[in-house]
Amino acid sequence: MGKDPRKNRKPVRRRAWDPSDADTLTRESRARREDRGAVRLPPLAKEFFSDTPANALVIGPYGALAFVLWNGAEHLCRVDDALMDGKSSVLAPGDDVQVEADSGGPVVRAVRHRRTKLSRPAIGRSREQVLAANIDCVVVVASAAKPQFNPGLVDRYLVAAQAGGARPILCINKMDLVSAEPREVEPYREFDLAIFETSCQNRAGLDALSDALAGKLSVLTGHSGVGKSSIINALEPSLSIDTQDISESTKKGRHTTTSSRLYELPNGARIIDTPGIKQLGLWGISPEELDYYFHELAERAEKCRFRDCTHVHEPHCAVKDAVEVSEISLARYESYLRIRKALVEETTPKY
Ligand SMILES: Nc1nc2c(ncn2[C@@H]2O[C@H](COP(=O)(O)OP(=O)(O)OP(=O)(O)O)[C@@H](O)[C@H]2O)c(=O)[nH]1
Ligand SMILES: [Mg+2]
Ligand SMILES: [Zn+2]
Repeated sequence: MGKDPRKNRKPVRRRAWDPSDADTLTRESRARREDRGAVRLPPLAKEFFSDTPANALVIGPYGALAFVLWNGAEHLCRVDDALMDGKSSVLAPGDDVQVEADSGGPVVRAVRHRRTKLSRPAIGRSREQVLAANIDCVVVVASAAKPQFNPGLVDRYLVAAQAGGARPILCINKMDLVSAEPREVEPYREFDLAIFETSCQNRAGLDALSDALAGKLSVLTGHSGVGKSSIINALEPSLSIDTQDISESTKKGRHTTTSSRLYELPNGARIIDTPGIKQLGLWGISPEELDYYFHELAERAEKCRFRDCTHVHEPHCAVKDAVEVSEISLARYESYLRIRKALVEETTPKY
């Protein structure tokens, strides 16, 4: 038997957790897993974060050390044992930290709670890897060609950005290589998402992007070879960040950037460059809340017959109806289904 239809009184679905909770599991998924009784969860992560006033900004962690911006200059600091998690520190580019002068040089003593973050599961999957902290915007960089536009990865980044509390922006770079926007970009114009089309070759769109990032802390993310480092160079040529042609044989990027790093630009923009990745795992997101991050699905979901409709198999599903009449893009819906399936598989305990 299905549940009572509650068509008219259904509240808008809201995220049941706050980004700062996601250092381990979401409250929701923790409660759900604990309900099952049989699954024993590790205790909540050690509390590394505090409200200690910050006097420095992390540019890039470096094992047990970290590059930080302190007193107007870059310093390589030791990191206090209290902030070490195994062989590396918990620090991420963008973290606000307290640095103290010590006889052996400056030491990072404390790190403030993060306002926002971009995370993914670390290798091994049972813990979180924070790619960037305290970011206002996540700029999802894709290229119009070389390498080809990849909607699946873009969708995952859009979800991760919102889940971490940041504003997603889509940047389609290498527009000089095509005569028109790739057709796959069209569905992203159907909802509230800022889209910039740029070229580091002829500088098209770069002023608009620069204005959007001025005074903010942002992270550039996306596939290898799409031009993340080139964009930062184009915005500030004196930085001379290493970039490299994509491979002729594989048509893929060569993973030129190998660690994340924060750059300060004259317009007050602070931008974190990250290494390109092939696939983005999602951290701290339950399958039940996934539709919340697909704007056009979330809008329709209010009209589904069942309050907990997954939009996969239920009858009277307003999302599926909208896909049927092309009001929701089939590509975006299929992407939702793929990500949902992966999240369900990840959260199903394996005995
Ligand atoms: N035609 C064209 N080529 C570009 C543009 N932007 C970057 N490229 C080229 O694309 C290649 C890859 O650029 P990178 O900036 O190294 O790419 P990335 O995204 O930082 O790559 P990873 O560091 O490996 O993640 C380089 O050869 C750049 O010159 C552009 O707007 N148009
Ligand atoms: Mg790079
Ligand atoms: Zn539905």
